[in-house]
Amino acid sequence: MQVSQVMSTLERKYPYEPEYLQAVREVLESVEDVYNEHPEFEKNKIVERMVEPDRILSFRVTWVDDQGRIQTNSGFRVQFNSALGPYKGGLRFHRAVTPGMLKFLGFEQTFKNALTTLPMGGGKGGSDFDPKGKSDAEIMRFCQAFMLELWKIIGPDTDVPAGDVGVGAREIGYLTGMYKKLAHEYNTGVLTGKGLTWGGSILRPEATGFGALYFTRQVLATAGRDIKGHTIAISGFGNVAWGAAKKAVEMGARVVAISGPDGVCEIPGGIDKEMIDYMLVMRASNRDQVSMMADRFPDRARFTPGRKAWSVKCDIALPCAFQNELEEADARELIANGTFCCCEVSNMGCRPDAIKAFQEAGVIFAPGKAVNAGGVATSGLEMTQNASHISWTGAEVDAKLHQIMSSIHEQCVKYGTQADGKIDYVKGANIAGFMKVATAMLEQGVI
Ligand code: 2IT
Repeated sequence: MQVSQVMSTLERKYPYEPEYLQAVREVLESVEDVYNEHPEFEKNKIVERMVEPDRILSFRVTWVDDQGRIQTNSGFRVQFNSALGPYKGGLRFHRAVTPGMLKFLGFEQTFKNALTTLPMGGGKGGSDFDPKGKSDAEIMRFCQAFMLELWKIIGPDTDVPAGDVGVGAREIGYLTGMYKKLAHEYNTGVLTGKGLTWGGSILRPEATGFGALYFTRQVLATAGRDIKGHTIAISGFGNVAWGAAKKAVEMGARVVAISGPDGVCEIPGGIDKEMIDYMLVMRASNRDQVSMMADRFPDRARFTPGRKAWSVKCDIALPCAFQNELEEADARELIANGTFCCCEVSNMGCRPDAIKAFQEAGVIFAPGKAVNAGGVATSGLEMTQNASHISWTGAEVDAKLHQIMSSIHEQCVKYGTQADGKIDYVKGANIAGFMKVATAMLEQGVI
């Protein structure tokens, strides 16, 4: 396999899917050498099969807004790869959603899910519906209309969606309600991220952020450093940023910035419990403005419009918002300000040239598919609890999450340790995930 050849074919076929092409290129560049050491992979055309989703469902979602106007959005579910188990991955509601964006996310999800050690294939879905400014009733009607199509192709042993950007416990509730109505199937395992009284797992809301911090702590410990006492800049203020901030504070770090599409909120004294709780209020308001934090806590937080979290001096950068949110210029600003570690919590949060800048400057970098895998891993634990009709305690789920994040770190070390002894986490995560999926595909024949 030659990456340039595979990529030029894909670029010709999918010229309007830049994120998908970016995600595929990153994985293929990481695995090229290992792949070519296995002639059976080439013989079975594993890469050519793996870069194409199994199927994509594309559908119209029509709903009525509060003014009685009829609105139409596009809905999608990308069932990417089922070699390791039922399709598993979130739903993203965001105005910029395209099939190409969901293909990138589904591709990433396939390897991430492989890293979790749990039997889950990769999938992703969503809509270009923009939750910003929508009422609760509008969100409900949209979710119901979305499920009118989606229900036909999902199920607890087929495809199990969850949340992502713009989809949290509220949306999962409305989606689940409609699914039951349509499918006449009351198994709780069809979606994850559910409410705690109806099948949800304790700690699933926190899991992406908590897992990211467990992983970050281990990355730092491996490099002979401690997280305690260091400053952290976090981008975003949604579910992932919230969990990350909560655990970072618990670990003794100081979170000095959070951000939003409107700008950055600097918190020189460090975010506290009251402010972390307020992040939930900000998110539930559907206003999508981080300035709300400075309005609410004017003595402790300072809002600057139009700036990113990366303009704030910090030891550790944690992108927790959206793909490609950290660009080369941002990386250079962080490096100049003394940042020594960047753990990507958002999916593909850093542009390739930003990652290169970090690596060349000796900044420790770990990729999203390893760092944020605690989210989907805990979804996997939710599926296990649902399938066995039990619920574990917070301590049990947390212990399993710890164990899974450690195992992901171990896989990164195994496949990513370079000749000079340094760990390339990008290579490590990509090769570990790839080997698992490739081997499973090989063993299951040409299908
Ligand atoms: O990107 C992700 O891993 C998620 N949005 C979570 C997916 C899941 O199935 O919990």
